[in-house]
Amino acid sequence: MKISLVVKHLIVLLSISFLVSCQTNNNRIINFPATDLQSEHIIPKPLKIHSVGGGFALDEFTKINCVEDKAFLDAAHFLQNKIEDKTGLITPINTNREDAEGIIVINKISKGLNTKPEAYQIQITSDSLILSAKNASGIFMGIQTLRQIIPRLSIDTLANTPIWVIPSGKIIDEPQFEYRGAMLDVSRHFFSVEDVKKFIGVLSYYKYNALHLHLSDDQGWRIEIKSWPKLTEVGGSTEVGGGPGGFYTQEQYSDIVNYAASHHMMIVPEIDMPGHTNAASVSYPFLNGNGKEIELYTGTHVGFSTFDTRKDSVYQFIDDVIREIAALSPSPYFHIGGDESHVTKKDDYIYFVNKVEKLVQQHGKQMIGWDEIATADVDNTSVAQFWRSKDNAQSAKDKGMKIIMSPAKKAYLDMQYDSLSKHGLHWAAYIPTDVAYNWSPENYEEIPIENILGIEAPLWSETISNISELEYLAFPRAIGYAELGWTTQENRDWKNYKKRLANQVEYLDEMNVHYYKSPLIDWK
Ligand code: TNX
Repeated sequence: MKISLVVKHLIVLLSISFLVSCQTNNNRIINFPATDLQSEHIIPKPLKIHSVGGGFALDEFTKINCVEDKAFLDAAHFLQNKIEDKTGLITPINTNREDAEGIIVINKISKGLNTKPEAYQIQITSDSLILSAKNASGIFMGIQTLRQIIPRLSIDTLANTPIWVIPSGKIIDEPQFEYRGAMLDVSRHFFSVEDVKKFIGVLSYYKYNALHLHLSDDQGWRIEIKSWPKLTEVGGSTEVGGGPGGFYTQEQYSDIVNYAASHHMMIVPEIDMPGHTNAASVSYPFLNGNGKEIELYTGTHVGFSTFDTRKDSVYQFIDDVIREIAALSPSPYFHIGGDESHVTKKDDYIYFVNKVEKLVQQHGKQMIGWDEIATADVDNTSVAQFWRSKDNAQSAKDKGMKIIMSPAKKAYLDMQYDSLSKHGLHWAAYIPTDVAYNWSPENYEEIPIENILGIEAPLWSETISNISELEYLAFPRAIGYAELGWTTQENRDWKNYKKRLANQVEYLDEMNVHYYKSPLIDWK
């Protein structure tokens, strides 16, 4: 075994130099993967990459050697499945450390890495591929990198069995921001559990760690609340355009939460209030505070609904809703919306946000709200999501709050690419693929980087009603936002990114993602 491994590694080394030097003379070889780790098309771009030439041969003898730790082993199984999907190889996982060559090692280390929980390192030589991190989430992020550098094509001619060559070198990586999210509005149009899972799978490939679900709005209430069943029976029964709507049962919601967790992503639930509450108030009219007779709404206007903010029973209701959702949510955050409450008096709005913040905290969660919440007397433990108002963002900063960057002009996935886009709105801007990438969350609207928790790209669904339309707006832009959240500013460059993006076609096609073929990209 030892001798055959040595021979195999020699073959790999020789064949790599041979391939590189023969590229121009031999058409069969020209398609083989590059063996320079630096020029791999990794998104988001890692902090540091050193290439050394040569490569690790993944083949039918490769095993995974994993530290004995449940969460690390779960990650090892995830890798095993992805290797099988891509190459057909079955890589056995073991926890003893006997094999020294031809192995992928998943290592837990306590020193030598930055303190960020998602930091990881990959050391690739002809003998072994060693993936190290302090936490399973770091290992998982490293696995996503690894998936991107395992070539699709094997070399079948130079050894007895096919080999997939992974370029040698070292990757040292960690995220710039701890929160890297996307948002999906399942209220204006409902999306199935399967659709949401598909979205999660692709987002996690690009190292997102949060999916914010906008679970309620004027047009629909989308999560079962056992103590208030009409919310979904009545409030979940339609959507924009008058379609059938829908909702997640608590079991289905937990299924989404667990699926996300297995991808090291959290689900951030949002119940939007006191505005954007028509669906709730139609279900339980005592909640309504706009003084009008109301009915189910299937249009797209905003700002006409409000809860009655001065009734105790309204807070009893909200307490129940937060309790039931918090019990299903491992995420530390609960999003209360708080945007565009145009028919709530200013004093009532402030009174409301102050009270609801306390309820969220009583259920053990940190409150997030759209930037308007910074006009209330909120704690510095609450988080403001900047979408439109610089003044609100500055108030949030003055209160010592953390801010999630989602400026509509740059980061809204529901904005059209250009005037020809099939779906989307353009009230904030047209956002072509380069504009989506070419801005700096690190220094936008004078918000200091110390206050920035991360970035999030919201996808509102007034104009989209199925997964292909969702993907048309989300991709490729969401891939760029992944890089803005993970990669430092010095390491970002549109020209270089554009090439890496062009090479995502293989993955996106394989995942059957209906991305928008932006003419700015030379798609491979
Ligand atoms: C504004 S962004 C809204 C949403 C709409 C979106 C459409 C925000 C906090 N509120 O209610 O869906 O514009 O782009």
